[in-house]
Amino acid sequence: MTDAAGVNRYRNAPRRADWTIDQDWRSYSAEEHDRWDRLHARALRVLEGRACAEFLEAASRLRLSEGGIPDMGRLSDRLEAMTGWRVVPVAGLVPDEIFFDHLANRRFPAGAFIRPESQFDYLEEPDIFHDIFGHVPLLADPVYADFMQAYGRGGLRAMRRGMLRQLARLYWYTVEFGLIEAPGGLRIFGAGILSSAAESVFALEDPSPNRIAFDLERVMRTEYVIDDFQQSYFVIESFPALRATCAQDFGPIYDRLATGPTFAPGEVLPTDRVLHRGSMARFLARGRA
Ligand code: HBI
Ligand code: FE
Repeated sequence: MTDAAGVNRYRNAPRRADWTIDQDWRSYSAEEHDRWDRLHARALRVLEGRACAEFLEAASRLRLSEGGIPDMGRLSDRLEAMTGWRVVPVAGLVPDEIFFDHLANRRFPAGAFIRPESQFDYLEEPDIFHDIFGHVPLLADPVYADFMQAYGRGGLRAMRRGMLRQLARLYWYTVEFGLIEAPGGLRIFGAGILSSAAESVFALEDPSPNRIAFDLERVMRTEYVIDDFQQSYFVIESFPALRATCAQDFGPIYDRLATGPTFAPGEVLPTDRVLHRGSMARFLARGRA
């Protein structure tokens, strides 16, 4: 964890075997609660008409805007009544196997610390704003809730098959950076975009990135960058379609993925259904494409 500035006060918190810790909600300062409120208000302003309807509807049902940083226990009681999911506090990234085991049991591990003011716009490790505001609302959607549990179960299988890298690409291009085709046009559902005001505008409106129809095997062959906006966004047709795609046995897919090409993040293939061919301007300017 990149934490040299000591911004994550949970780093050395005592943790259980499943890596969960105590959120200790009373320990957040007034400044930290205020920071959540400002992040939250800005995000909702940007996401009106940009986030998918399922996200906006669930965020309001979950009452994430009650004031200040959510108490994960109380939030979980509301969420559990909707889809059986709970949110459990962790200090930061947890090992893959632990992460998948939580998801497979309908528990979402969420970082308990909030980003410092100096990293208001961007930080690399997941904080409570990214994890709760970005990931949790869609877990109140029954279809998405099933998909995430299937991903957790699939993660444990992928580890045994040595296919974790391929499965992580699926997570990256859907759960973190996915777009969805909605009646009014493209909308955001990926948590990495939803929790970044700048990338929320970029992902939908900037001419630089490709926007390509989602294809499971194609996505699992596509590398990604973690330290800049994405060069390609993949667009799912609907949540039921995503759930159905991921409910199938990945065994034969993994057999095929064991050989054949890997694609660069900005590459466009003749077989792609391209919704927008990116100019790559942002990435060319940075010497990255
Ligand atoms: N831990 N807390 C946390 N959050 C994540 O999103 C996460 C993780 N550990 C592993 C992990 N993600 C990825 O390796 C998998 O999605 C592939
Ligand atoms: Fe995330």
